[in-house]
Amino acid sequence: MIRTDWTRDEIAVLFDLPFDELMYQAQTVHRAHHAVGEVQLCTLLSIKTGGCPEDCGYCSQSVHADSGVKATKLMDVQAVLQRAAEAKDAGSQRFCMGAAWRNPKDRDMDAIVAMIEGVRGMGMETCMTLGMLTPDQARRLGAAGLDYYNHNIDTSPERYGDVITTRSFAERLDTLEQVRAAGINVCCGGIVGMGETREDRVGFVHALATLPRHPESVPVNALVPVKGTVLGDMLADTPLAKIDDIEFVRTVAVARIAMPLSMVRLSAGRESMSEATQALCFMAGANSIFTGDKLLTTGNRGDSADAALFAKLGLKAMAAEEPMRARVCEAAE
Ligand code: SAM
Ligand code: DTB
Ligand code: SF4
Repeated sequence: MIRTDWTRDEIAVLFDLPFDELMYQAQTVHRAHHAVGEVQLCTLLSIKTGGCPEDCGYCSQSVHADSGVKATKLMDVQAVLQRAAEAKDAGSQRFCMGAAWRNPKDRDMDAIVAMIEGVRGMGMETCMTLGMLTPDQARRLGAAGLDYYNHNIDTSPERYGDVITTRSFAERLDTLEQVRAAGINVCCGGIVGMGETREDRVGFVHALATLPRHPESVPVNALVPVKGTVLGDMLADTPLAKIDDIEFVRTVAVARIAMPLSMVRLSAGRESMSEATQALCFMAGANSIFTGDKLLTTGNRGDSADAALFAKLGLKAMAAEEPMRARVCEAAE
């Protein structure tokens, strides 16, 4: 059953289950709604890197961080399409384009629209993450055929202000509403391992699972600690704050149970995650990953390591998931 009326207590009870029972419930939900052993492959490209005015404490691209990431201009449309073609050849189904902006400027929109149309023309799904959107910008992206917009809540509403001060949780929700109103599928998740408490992880999953409609994609990132960022430096100083692998898997499992139809993406942080932990995440209901050897500014596992892991675990790439998405939207009406 698809529920958007979860209570915080119910989510907390799931987190508290004995691990075996939690995994059993997550697998049962997963098998009822998704093909077993199939994983969606997505590729990320940073189309505009660094120099971002926001102060997200985890991010290498913020001007408030001293991470050494160089700011670039928006990439040329043809260069983006070239990278999309390479990703398609490597077997990727979705091409996700990210820009380090607080919000897009209207003067950027023509190029953004050309990127969406070009990537769609190749037969790949498109996803963009460009920061906050006005209703008009969201409509333009929708009209261009954008399939997904990624906009994360990142953490619990209570913890949000400790991680980011330059925009509010409410502003995040507002952009998500604009995206929905424009008929674009929502990709929304966050980061675990930022030194947050179990209660924050409960609040994070609860906030996602009680949105008016569940996001069609839920990226669960494990913090990639970057030197020179507030949170990267905090974790380097207090190694005990690092999240336990089993607790990470629990978060994936609870997300799967609370949002049965969503694609749960095991996102940033796989490079430093053991194969055994990743296997547990897939068993817990994660069914999507970022492929390739780079995320936006940090490293990713790379395709040959992933191919070896898929062979070991008997996983295979999912075919395009158009019917699944239609079902998600209908089910949550
Ligand atoms: N600027 C846009 C925005 O924030 O909406 C889009 C790009 S932003 C890099 C996309 C997401 O990447 C963030 O919301 C965060 O969840 C994730 N992210 C960024 N840096 C990360 C890190 N060091 N470790 C894990 N996830 C990270
Ligand atoms: C998301 O939730 N994770 C991706 C995507 N959405 C845009 C980004 C991960 C970024 C990891 C840090 C970096 O490479 O800079
Ligand atoms: Fe900017 Fe996005 Fe990084 Fe925040 S997460 S600093 S908004 S690029």
